[in-house]
Amino acid sequence: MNILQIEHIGIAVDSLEESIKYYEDVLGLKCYAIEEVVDQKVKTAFFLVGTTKIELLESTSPEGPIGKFIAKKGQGIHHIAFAVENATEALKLAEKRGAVLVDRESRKGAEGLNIGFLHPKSTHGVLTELCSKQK
Ligand code: CMX
Repeated sequence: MNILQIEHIGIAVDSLEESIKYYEDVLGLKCYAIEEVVDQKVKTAFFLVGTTKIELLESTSPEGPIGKFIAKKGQGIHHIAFAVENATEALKLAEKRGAVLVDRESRKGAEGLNIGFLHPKSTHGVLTELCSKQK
Protein backbone atom coordinates (compact mmCIF):
# COMPACT_ATOMS: atom_id res chain seq x y z
CA MET A 1 0.00 0.00 0.00
CA ASN A 2 1.32 3.43 -0.87
CA ILE A 3 0.58 5.78 2.04
CA LEU A 4 1.16 9.34 0.87
CA GLN A 5 0.93 11.22 4.17
CA ILE A 6 -1.08 11.62 7.36
CA GLU A 7 -4.18 13.32 5.97
CA HIS A 8 -5.63 14.20 9.37
CA ILE A 9 -5.91 13.27 13.02
CA GLY A 10 -9.51 12.99 14.24
CA ILE A 11 -10.26 14.24 17.75
CA ALA A 12 -13.60 13.62 19.47
CA VAL A 13 -14.86 16.65 21.41
CA ASP A 14 -17.93 17.49 23.48
CA SER A 15 -18.41 20.85 21.81
CA LEU A 16 -16.94 22.21 18.57
CA GLU A 17 -17.55 25.75 19.73
CA GLU A 18 -15.59 25.29 22.96
CA SER A 19 -12.78 23.28 21.36
CA ILE A 20 -12.34 25.65 18.41
CA LYS A 21 -11.63 28.39 20.96
CA TYR A 22 -8.71 26.35 22.35
CA TYR A 23 -7.20 25.57 18.92
CA GLU A 24 -7.56 29.19 17.80
CA ASP A 25 -6.91 31.20 20.96
CA VAL A 26 -4.24 29.03 22.60
CA LEU A 27 -2.55 27.27 19.67
CA GLY A 28 -3.11 30.06 17.14
CA LEU A 29 -4.51 27.78 14.43
CA LYS A 30 -7.40 28.88 12.21
CA CYS A 31 -10.54 26.82 11.67
CA TYR A 32 -11.08 26.94 7.89
CA ALA A 33 -14.19 24.77 7.54
CA ILE A 34 -17.10 23.38 9.53
CA GLU A 35 -19.09 20.60 7.92
CA GLU A 36 -21.77 18.13 9.01
CA VAL A 37 -21.44 14.53 7.84
CA VAL A 38 -25.03 13.44 8.30
CA ASP A 39 -24.61 9.69 7.83
CA GLN A 40 -21.79 9.66 10.44
CA LYS A 41 -23.94 11.68 12.87
CA VAL A 42 -21.09 14.13 13.31
CA LYS A 43 -20.15 17.79 12.86
CA THR A 44 -16.52 18.44 11.93
CA ALA A 45 -14.16 21.40 12.14
CA PHE A 46 -10.86 21.50 10.25
CA PHE A 47 -7.49 23.13 10.90
CA LEU A 48 -4.48 22.96 8.60
CA VAL A 49 -1.16 22.19 10.30
CA GLY A 50 1.54 22.25 7.62
CA THR A 51 0.28 19.76 5.03
CA THR A 52 -1.76 17.70 7.49
CA LYS A 53 -4.97 18.52 9.32
CA ILE A 54 -6.69 18.30 12.67
CA GLU A 55 -10.35 17.24 12.39
CA LEU A 56 -12.49 17.96 15.45
CA LEU A 57 -15.55 15.73 15.71
CA GLU A 58 -18.69 16.63 17.66
CA SER A 59 -21.45 14.06 17.77
CA THR A 60 -24.94 15.01 16.65
CA SER A 61 -26.43 11.89 18.29
CA PRO A 62 -25.54 9.65 21.25
CA GLU A 63 -26.07 6.68 18.89
CA GLY A 64 -23.38 7.78 16.41
CA PRO A 65 -19.78 6.52 16.53
CA ILE A 66 -18.47 9.70 18.17
CA GLY A 67 -21.33 9.79 20.70
CA LYS A 68 -20.59 6.20 21.71
CA PHE A 69 -16.82 6.83 21.84
CA ILE A 70 -17.18 9.89 24.10
CA ALA A 71 -19.65 8.11 26.39
CA LYS A 72 -17.09 5.36 26.90
CA LYS A 73 -13.72 7.09 26.78
CA GLY A 74 -14.38 10.83 26.97
CA GLN A 75 -12.87 13.45 24.68
CA GLY A 76 -9.59 12.70 22.94
CA ILE A 77 -7.84 11.31 19.90
CA HIS A 78 -10.34 9.21 17.95
CA HIS A 79 -8.61 8.14 14.72
CA ILE A 80 -5.69 8.62 12.37
CA ALA A 81 -6.34 9.07 8.66
CA PHE A 82 -3.80 8.16 5.99
CA ALA A 83 -4.01 9.54 2.46
CA VAL A 84 -3.71 6.87 -0.21
CA GLU A 85 -4.18 6.97 -3.97
CA ASN A 86 -7.32 4.82 -4.00
CA ALA A 87 -9.15 4.16 -0.71
CA THR A 88 -11.22 1.21 -1.93
CA GLU A 89 -8.15 -0.56 -3.31
CA ALA A 90 -6.23 0.19 -0.10
CA LEU A 91 -9.08 -1.23 2.03
CA LYS A 92 -9.03 -4.43 -0.02
CA LEU A 93 -5.28 -4.74 0.35
CA ALA A 94 -5.43 -4.08 4.11
CA GLU A 95 -8.03 -6.85 4.45
CA LYS A 96 -5.86 -9.23 2.45
CA ARG A 97 -3.02 -8.40 4.84
CA GLY A 98 -5.12 -9.25 7.90
CA ALA A 99 -6.96 -6.07 8.95
CA VAL A 100 -10.69 -6.20 9.70
CA LEU A 101 -12.69 -3.70 7.67
CA VAL A 102 -15.42 -1.44 9.02
CA ASP A 103 -16.14 -0.41 5.40
CA ARG A 104 -15.86 -2.86 2.51
CA GLU A 105 -15.48 0.01 0.09
CA SER A 106 -14.94 3.72 0.44
CA ARG A 107 -17.80 6.14 0.96
CA LYS A 108 -18.08 9.94 0.97
CA GLY A 109 -16.66 11.64 4.05
CA ALA A 110 -15.92 15.23 5.00
CA GLU A 111 -14.25 17.49 2.41
CA GLY A 112 -15.52 15.28 -0.43
CA LEU A 113 -12.90 12.61 0.29
CA ASN A 114 -13.56 8.91 -0.23
CA ILE A 115 -13.02 7.26 3.14
CA GLY A 116 -13.09 3.86 4.79
CA PHE A 117 -12.09 2.53 8.22
CA LEU A 118 -10.11 -0.41 9.60
CA HIS A 119 -11.51 -1.78 12.88
CA PRO A 120 -9.39 -0.78 15.92
CA LYS A 121 -9.51 -4.35 17.25
CA SER A 122 -7.38 -5.37 14.25
CA THR A 123 -5.03 -2.33 14.29
CA HIS A 124 -3.61 -2.50 17.81
CA GLY A 125 -6.19 -0.13 19.25
CA VAL A 126 -6.03 2.75 16.76
CA LEU A 127 -9.09 3.37 14.59
CA THR A 128 -7.50 3.82 11.16
CA GLU A 129 -9.00 5.68 8.21
CA LEU A 130 -7.80 5.37 4.63
CA CYS A 131 -8.85 8.21 2.35
CA SER A 132 -8.35 9.38 -1.19
CA LYS A 133 -9.47 12.11 -3.57
CA GLN A 134 -10.32 9.57 -6.24
CA LYS A 135 -12.37 6.46 -5.44
N1 CMX B 1 -10.46 3.92 18.85
C1 CMX B 1 -10.13 2.79 19.53
N2 CMX B 1 -11.04 1.86 19.93
C2 CMX B 1 -12.34 2.13 19.65
C3 CMX B 1 -12.75 3.29 18.95
C4 CMX B 1 -11.74 4.21 18.55
N3 CMX B 1 -12.06 5.33 17.90
N4 CMX B 1 -14.09 3.27 18.81
C5 CMX B 1 -14.52 2.14 19.40
N5 CMX B 1 -13.46 1.45 19.89
C6 CMX B 1 -13.49 0.16 20.59
C7 CMX B 1 -14.43 0.22 21.78
O1 CMX B 1 -13.77 0.72 22.92
C8 CMX B 1 -14.85 -1.23 21.93
O2 CMX B 1 -13.85 -1.95 22.61
P1 CMX B 1 -14.22 -3.10 23.69
O3 CMX B 1 -14.90 -4.18 22.88
O4 CMX B 1 -12.89 -3.51 24.23
O5 CMX B 1 -15.15 -2.47 24.66
C9 CMX B 1 -14.90 -1.72 20.48
O6 CMX B 1 -14.06 -0.83 19.72
C10 CMX B 1 -16.30 -1.70 19.91
O7 CMX B 1 -16.80 -0.41 20.17
P2 CMX B 1 -18.33 -0.02 20.31
O8 CMX B 1 -18.45 1.18 21.17
O9 CMX B 1 -19.16 -1.22 20.66
O10 CMX B 1 -18.64 0.50 18.90
P3 CMX B 1 -19.03 -0.24 17.58
O11 CMX B 1 -18.52 -1.65 17.50
O12 CMX B 1 -20.49 0.00 17.38
O13 CMX B 1 -18.22 0.65 16.59
C11 CMX B 1 -16.41 1.23 15.20
C12 CMX B 1 -16.83 0.75 16.61
C13 CMX B 1 -14.94 1.54 15.23
C14 CMX B 1 -16.70 0.11 14.20
C15 CMX B 1 -17.28 2.49 14.87
O14 CMX B 1 -17.02 3.48 15.83
C16 CMX B 1 -17.01 3.01 13.49
O15 CMX B 1 -17.56 2.52 12.51
N6 CMX B 1 -16.15 4.00 13.35
C17 CMX B 1 -15.81 4.50 12.05
C18 CMX B 1 -16.70 5.63 11.65
C19 CMX B 1 -16.36 6.89 12.38
O16 CMX B 1 -15.67 6.91 13.36
N7 CMX B 1 -16.87 8.01 11.83
C20 CMX B 1 -16.62 9.31 12.39
C21 CMX B 1 -15.53 10.01 11.58
C22 CMX B 1 -16.11 10.87 10.48
C23 CMX B 1 -15.10 11.32 9.43
O17 CMX B 1 -13.87 11.37 9.68
O18 CMX B 1 -15.56 11.65 8.30
